[in-house]
Amino acid sequence: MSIAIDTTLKRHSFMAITLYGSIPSPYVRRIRMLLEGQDYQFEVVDLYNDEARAEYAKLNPLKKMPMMINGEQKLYDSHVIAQYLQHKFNLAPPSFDELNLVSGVDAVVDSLIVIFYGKRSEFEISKDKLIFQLQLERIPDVLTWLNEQAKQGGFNHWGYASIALVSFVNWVEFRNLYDLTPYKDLLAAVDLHRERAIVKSTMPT
Ligand SMILES: N[C@@H](CCC(=O)N[C@@H](CS)C(=O)NCC(=O)O)C(=O)O
Repeated sequence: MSIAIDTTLKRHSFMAITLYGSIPSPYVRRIRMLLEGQDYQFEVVDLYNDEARAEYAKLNPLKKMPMMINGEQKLYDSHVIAQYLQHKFNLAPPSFDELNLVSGVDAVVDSLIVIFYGKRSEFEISKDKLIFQLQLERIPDVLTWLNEQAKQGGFNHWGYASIALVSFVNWVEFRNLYDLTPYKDLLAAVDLHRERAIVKSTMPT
């Protein structure tokens, strides 16, 4: 596990919050965006490195990213972390419609992760296998729905849903995971937010 300090941090003040995760991970990046302007330490975890994963497992039995520690409090899931931060920093809670959009983004992210691990395990990704059939059907269906929501302005406001969308689209582009070009309204929604400082400073490179 290596330690990298987020460039947006105020280095000399007391840092009670530590966030663990990778730079490209869409679940981790949304938390970094929610933490905009706050003091925290960012520890980069490489879950594909056996030694780093074993080290991380001592802290987090789920072995998933992100994880956050604030004092004695450990938090293991991005949604739980988001809720914790809303409470801690008195942020406006997302609406149920926003949360539905985030669930849609999560569904596509999780399906792409299954396919990604399938490829790394050298399985043939085909609709003949139920596990891949389910993901291959879900991805375009959810993307079509999300695109329609984008057309109706669902991601125009900068909040939990647009943060999740931007993190997802930039991760797909960075890892070259899926062709998103047919989903023009979704990409236009991402474009609305591309000049934000926190989007630029957390962009996977
Ligand atoms: N529901 C979790 C999902 C987190 C997740 O799947 N993270 C991925 C990285 S993007 C991960 O840790 N994968 C490692 C694994 O599944 O072993 C959350 O919202 O935090």
